[in-house]
Amino acid sequence: MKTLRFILGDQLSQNISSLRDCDKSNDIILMCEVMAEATYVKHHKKKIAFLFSAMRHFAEELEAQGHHVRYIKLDDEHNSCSFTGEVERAIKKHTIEQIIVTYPGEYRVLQDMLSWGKRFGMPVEIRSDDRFLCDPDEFVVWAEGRKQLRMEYFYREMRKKHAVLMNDDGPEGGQWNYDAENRKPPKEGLTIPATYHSEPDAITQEVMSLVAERFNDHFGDLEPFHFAVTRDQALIALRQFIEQRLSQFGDYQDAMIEGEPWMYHSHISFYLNCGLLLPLECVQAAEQAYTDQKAPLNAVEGFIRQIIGWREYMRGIYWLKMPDYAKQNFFDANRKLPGFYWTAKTKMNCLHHCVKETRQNAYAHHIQRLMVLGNFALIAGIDPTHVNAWFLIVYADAYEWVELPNVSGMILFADGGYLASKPYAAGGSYINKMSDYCKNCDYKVKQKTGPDACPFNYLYWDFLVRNRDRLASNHRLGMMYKTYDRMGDDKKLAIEQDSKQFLGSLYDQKI
Ligand code: FAD
Ligand code: DLZ
Ligand code: SF4
Repeated sequence: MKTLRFILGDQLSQNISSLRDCDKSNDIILMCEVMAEATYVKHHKKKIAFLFSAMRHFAEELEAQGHHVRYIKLDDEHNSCSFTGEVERAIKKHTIEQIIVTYPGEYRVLQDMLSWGKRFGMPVEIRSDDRFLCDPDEFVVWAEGRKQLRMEYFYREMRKKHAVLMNDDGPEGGQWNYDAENRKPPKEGLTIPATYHSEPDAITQEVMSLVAERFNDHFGDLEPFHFAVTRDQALIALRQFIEQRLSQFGDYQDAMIEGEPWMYHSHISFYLNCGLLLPLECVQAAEQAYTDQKAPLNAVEGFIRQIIGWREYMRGIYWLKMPDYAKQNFFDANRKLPGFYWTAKTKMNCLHHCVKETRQNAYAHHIQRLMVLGNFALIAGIDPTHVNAWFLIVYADAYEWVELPNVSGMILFADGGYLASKPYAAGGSYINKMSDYCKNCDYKVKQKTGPDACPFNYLYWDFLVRNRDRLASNHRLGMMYKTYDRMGDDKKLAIEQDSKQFLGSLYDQKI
């Protein structure tokens, strides 16, 4: 039977389930660059360039192996601009009899796929995406009957199931989690190795010209472009992380230094999420470094937990809770996103640097996303729809399955605590402890109220007060409410007035 095998831009893996049993002499592999995907949110220029280049390289590899690839470029004359349109054109052109795809990363794309059978009058097989370590069905079984889910328990199951950092007696070293040894503040004189750099080849250069021409009004800097765009390059990027940065990963996982966007993180999320790297191979590379005594257990376990724990857990929650998850707004937050999330023009030095680096790199590391960009959106009461759109646009690793649970669940608590046990709200002292941003800030982190006070300080309390009826029963916040209740009336009034004044002028923030 003549089969159309449709590969999406985040399915660039040789072992993808939709390509198994592919008949090279008969089947057609479809890949397409379509305007609908590049603009349903206006993705960062670097993200589009990265993905189109990686797609073109992947198509070349498949062709070199003898596959018949129908690759539609964005500028191809009859490009229909959508996945469904391109599937339809391919069916007509190649007299297709059935379609095989792998489960997509976004709910809206799955809805398209589910409509194709009826629309095109042929069987559509949607295969499980077994690049992930936990299938959505398996996650449903794990989650069943639990009122609240906690990543830590899921993570232990994954460790056991995949025999990662396990020995006969249980978890390697006797503990499941070594976070107590991690997360040190930055110290002076750290030498941070450069992130992966490759020179754009002819394919990447062509794509960059296309992006510069067609997506010039999108957020973000296109150049310099140095991402890996092939599997071989991505493997080098992984190796460089394991050799050069993994050993310090745990210690400085939460540290932020002005002008150091990459720190000791791995910078592999772009490659993992589009399929150039596979989760288990990254986990095994880290475990091997531990076995070879090249990296300590706290770093290796911490890194592995992010991949087989958080990453899989986020995906499980996405498919368990969609489509309702995207509509959650526990706090009824309704403010628009301030302009400085695009321009970086704010006197708040931490936000200024995190937005600036996001614009340059289509990357910010976890703590910048969580404790600066996300924390501010939470305590300022920004509407989750706007915050989600921003995070989906600006990061080269952003796809809804991973972006939405991180934003609505982890940073905004928009699901009311299904994913996280308490909101990750914090005042300026956390940012001051974990970064050097406050040294160069116009605001004073030690000052709690008044015109020079760090806005995170009073907004934190204002957030707790504003949402008291929703949060008071959360036992993890009891101490904070007690602290607030012990404050004098003057201080409480100052918090209220400073917050009102600041939030009232939020859309005028300039430097
Ligand atoms: P490392 O810190 O080196 O971690 C290793 C890997 O672990 C990452 O590559 C990633 O695959 C995985 N990982 C770590 N934390 C998470 C997490 N919370 N959820 C899922 N995977 C995780 N990650 C995305 O891949 N896409 C997103 O769109 C995304 N949006 C986020 C939005 C917010 C508000 C927050 C707080 C986090 C978000 N994350 C997202 C998770 C995390 O910040 C990124 O995965 C990480 O910063 C990528 O950089 P890295 O590869 O250097 O990660
Ligand atoms: C992110 C993205 C962009 C910008 N463009 C394309 C594209 O033109 N063609 C394609 O196949 N995929 C693209 N993607 C990735 C898709 O948005 C992603 O595959 C779906 O959201 C499912 O996860
Ligand atoms: Fe950010 Fe406040 Fe520190 Fe300024 S003082 S850098 S606003 S935390």
